[in-house]
Amino acid sequence: MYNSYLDVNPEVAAALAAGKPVVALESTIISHGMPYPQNVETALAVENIVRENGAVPATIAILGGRLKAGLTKDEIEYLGKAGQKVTKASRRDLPVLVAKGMDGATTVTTTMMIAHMAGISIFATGGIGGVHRGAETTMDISADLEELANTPVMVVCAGAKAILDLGLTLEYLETHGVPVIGYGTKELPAFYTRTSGFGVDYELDTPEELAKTFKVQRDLGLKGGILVTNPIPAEYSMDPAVINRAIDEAVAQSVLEGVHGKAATPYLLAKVKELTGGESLESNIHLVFNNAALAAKTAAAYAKL
Ligand code: PSU
Ligand code: MN
Repeated sequence: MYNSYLDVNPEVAAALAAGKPVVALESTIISHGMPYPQNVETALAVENIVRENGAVPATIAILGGRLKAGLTKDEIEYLGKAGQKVTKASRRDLPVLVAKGMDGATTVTTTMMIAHMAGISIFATGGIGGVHRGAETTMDISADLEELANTPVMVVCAGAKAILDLGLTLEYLETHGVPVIGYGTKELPAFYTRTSGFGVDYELDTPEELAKTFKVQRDLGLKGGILVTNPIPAEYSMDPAVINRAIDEAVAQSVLEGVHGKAATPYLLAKVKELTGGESLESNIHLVFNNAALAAKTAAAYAKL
C-alpha cells in the first residue's frame, strides 16, 4: 500500500494503522544543523520527548536511495557522524538521490513530502527556510514555502531566523494561503528570540485548538499545510542585539563571498553559530525540544478528533 520507494519503520506503521499519534522529525538538522555528537544526542532526546508526550517519533531521511519514515538509533548515529557529507535534500534532489541509491538529509520540504506519503500529519523542527534578504534580486526563496502551500502537513517550528527577510516570508505565505499561527503569541518568533516585530495571523493557545484547525483545513478540502510558530522558552532565548549583530555580519559576509543556491542557508547558519559560539547551540537544542513536545501533544489531540 505504501509507495514502493518508501520504508515505514514497523513501530511507526503500526501506530499509523491503529490511528495513534505520530510526529515526523527532519534530518538536515542532524547532519547539517549541529555538530557531532550533540546532533545525535539531540535527535535521540527529541524522539524521547515525543514519546513522553504521547506520540511515536518518525525521524525522516533518505538512506541508500530509500525514503525512510522512522529511523533506528544506528541510522541516526550514522547520519550524525556523516554530517555535512550527506547531501541536503530538497524537493528537486529527490529523483536523483533515489535513482542513484544515495543518502539525503531531509529539509522541511522533503520531510513534509515523505511524512505525507507515509500518512503522518504533524511535524516538529527548529526553523524553516523562507524568503532570503535580497531575494528581490537573487530570487532566493526556500522550497519550504512552496511545500507548505501544497502539502497537508502541520509544521511546528520556532519561527524563522532573521537570516531571512521575515516580512517577505510572511507575505509569501499569505499569497499562498498558508495559515501562520502564533502559539501563545501574536508575534512571529525569530527562532533565537521570542519576538521579531512582525505580527502573525492568529494566536492559538492549546494543542486542541491547533488540532481542530488542522482538521477543519482537511475537512474543507483545502490544500497545503499550517505553520505553527512556537516561541523559544524565555530562559533559553538570546539577547536580540547579540544575535542580530551576528546575523547581519553573516549576511554581509555571504554577499562578499557570493554564496548562493542551496549553499546559502547552511553557510549563514554556520557563520551565525561561529560568531555566537555555544550559546546559540544551547538555545537551538532547547527550542527543538519545546517544539517536539507541542507537536506530540497536538498529534495526540488530533488522533482523538
Ligand atoms: N533554518 C534553520 N535551521 C535549519 C534550516 C533552516 O534555522 O536547519 C534547514 C531546514 O532543513 C530547512 C532548510 O528546511 O534549512 C532550508 O534550506 P533552503 O533555504 O536551502 O531551502
Ligand atoms: Mn535557497
